[in-house]
Parts: sequence; structure tokens; C-alpha cells
Amino acid sequence: LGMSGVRAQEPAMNYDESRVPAYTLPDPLTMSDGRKVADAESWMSERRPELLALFESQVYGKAPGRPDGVHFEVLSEDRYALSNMATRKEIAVYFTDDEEHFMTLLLYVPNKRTDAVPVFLGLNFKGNHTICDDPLVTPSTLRTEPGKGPAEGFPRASAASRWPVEMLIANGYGLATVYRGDIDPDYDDGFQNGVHPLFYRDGQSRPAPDEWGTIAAWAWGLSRAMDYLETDEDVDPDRVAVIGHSRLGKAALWAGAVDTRFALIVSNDSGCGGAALARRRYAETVARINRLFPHWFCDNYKRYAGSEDALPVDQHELIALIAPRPVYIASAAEDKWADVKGEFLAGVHATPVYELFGSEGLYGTELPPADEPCMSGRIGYHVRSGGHDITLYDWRQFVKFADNYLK
Ligand code: GTR
Repeated sequence: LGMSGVRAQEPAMNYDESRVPAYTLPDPLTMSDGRKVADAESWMSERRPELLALFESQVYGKAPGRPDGVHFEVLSEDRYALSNMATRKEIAVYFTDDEEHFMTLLLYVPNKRTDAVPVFLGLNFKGNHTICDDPLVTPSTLRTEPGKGPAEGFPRASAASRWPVEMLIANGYGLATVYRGDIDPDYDDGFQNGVHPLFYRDGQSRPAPDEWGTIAAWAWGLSRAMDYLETDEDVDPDRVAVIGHSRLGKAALWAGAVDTRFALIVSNDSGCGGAALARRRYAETVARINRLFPHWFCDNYKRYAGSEDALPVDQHELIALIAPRPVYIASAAEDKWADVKGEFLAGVHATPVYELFGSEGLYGTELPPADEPCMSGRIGYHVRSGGHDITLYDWRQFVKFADNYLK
């Protein structure tokens, strides 16, 4: 089957709301054997594990859990970072007993604190040194596809507009981040680099069809960062929010679904394979995402290219897996590629699960107006005016929402 064979399954991208096909979403509150989920207890003990296993085997792939050899080393600590407002630490999170394979966690905590602080944790696209103009952050080693990406790496502070470190510090939050490439470089190399080979069984050379792709590896890395944060006395491990933009928002949602230590989850413009409903087939589809990013999901997910109705789950159930913990879904009005309405509806259709816990979720059949956040329930939502990005406006809403739960 050549590339043209794969493309043949792919109808033209649809950007027309009136041409979204009729679809029936799987009911999060009906078990595979047809029984109804009546209460929070049976959701937690029966339905949630069943759904989690379906997302693992059919969408993201199973990850190995915490290896025995995981250990940490604080590489540097500076109490006079960010105009003396924050303490900066850089921590090596070693994945195995040896110290060859590791990721570098960059952590800022406010100096003005009486107690351990809540923290936002998220992966970054271009390197730890790109998130702000702190000259002492160790530059991450660029791990783009050979020949792609700037030879000298991305400049310091080049992603600063996406990381309002000072605003977070001023509001009493810490910030922790890791370069995605430290966990798994973002290109298809048959899973030879990154963390996957560390876990191959004898004779194995790539993940099995139900084993982890790159998004699950990134989510696994977020859990390893959490392993460290649990040991840092400046951080309150019960108040760690996990956040991500776009592909890294897909990873944040999956991390929040799998790892209940995350107290709050933020998805920004995560789109297809993130917050957006697959069955709407609006803009980016399962076929298209698997063709362009064959390494992101597990191989079983490729079966659903052009056959979304055959998926045993849809993305509202990914949001439901987070219940009853608070989750915030952010879209951007011009980010049609991510299916704004599909992201909103995933929150709406996850709501019955939140209600099982006596919580409110997200309501409505029409999108709320741009720049009018909904945060009365435990599923927050906004459409920001503008395009695909994560901005100060977005972060201000996340902090406001987090203040309700983590302060
Ligand atoms: C796009 C991809 C989206 C989203 C985005 C990003 O090319 O189609 O699913 O992940 O990249 O990460 O910015």
C-alpha cells in the first residue's frame, strides 16, 4: 500500500459545518456489555478502567509505567532568578539506572511563599532555554529530524510569548517544563530514538500495535516529571496542573487521563486526537493525522482512518476520564484546523460523567461567544479570538480557573 493508497481513504478536508456528517457518540455511561453506569463508584471501579484500556489499545498505546531505575539529580539551584522573584532549579530525571538517558526539568517557584506551591507543568516545543529570557537556563539539545530545524538550535526566549513565567510567579504558581525532544524527538524514525527502545523486550524493535506512540511517550514523560515534583519540598504534589498546547495539549490530556496525580488539566488548541471529537471529521481527520504524523498514536489507531464510526471511543470520553478533576479546554476562533466546535462539544458530552460526581460540567449546544470564558463548572472552556497559539490571554483564564481549585 503506497502513499496514494493511504490518501485514497481520505476525502477532502471539510471546513463546512453544514457538511459535518450525522454521527452517534459512544455513551460514556454505558459499559461495553450494555450495563448502565449508575454512580461514581461504578464509574471509577468498572467503566473508567474499561475506557482507559480502550484508549490505550486503540488510540495512544500502552506505556510501561514507572521504571524501577527512575532517579533524580538537582543539577543547579539559584535563588536569585527572575529579578530575585523566583528560585530556578534544573533537574535531571534519569529514566533508568544508568545516567545516559534523561530529560532536564526546568522548575521555577516563587520566592514569596509560605508553603509548598501549586505548579503548572507542561512540555515545550523548542527547548527549555526558549521559554523566557533567563540567561542562565541551560540550552536544550535540539532533537529535530536530521537536516530540519536550525543548526544552532532555537534562540533563547524565542517562545517567551507562550510562557508567562513572571505572571505565574506573581500569582503564587510555580512553572515546570521539559523539552519534548528529551523524551521522544517529534519525527518518525521507527521508534529508534527517544524512550521507546529503553523498554523493548528481547528481539523487539518497535512498539507492538497496541503499544505507545510518541504522544503516549510525552505523557509518560510528564508522569516522570511528576515523580520528581512529588519529592521537591517547594512543590505541593496535590496541586500540580498539567498543561499543553496543540500536539502537546493532546499529550497533556492523555497524561491527565492516565495519571490521577494531576489535579487539573489544561488543553490549549489540542484538536484532532486531543479535545476534538473524531466523528465530526471537521478539518483534521484520523486519516490525515496518521498519514502526516505516523508516530504520534499507536498503530491500531490507523485502522480508524476513514472509519471514525468504528472507533470504540471518542474524545469526549478522554475528557470524562479526567472526572471529577477540573479540566479546561481552550480553543481559538481562527484555529479551524483544530475543530473549535468539536473541542467545545467534547466538554459538553463529558458532562454527564462530572454530574455523576455531583459536579457541574459544560453546557450548551452553540459555541459561546469569543473571549467569554465559561468557568462555572469543573469543565472550563473558552474560544479566544485569533489563531492557533497559546497567549497571555489564555494563561490568564487558566490561572483564574486554577485559583478556584488549587488555591
Ligand atoms: C499540526 C497538527 C495538529 C497540531 C499542530 C501543532 O500540524 O495537524 O494536530 O498538533 O500541528 O502541534 O501545532
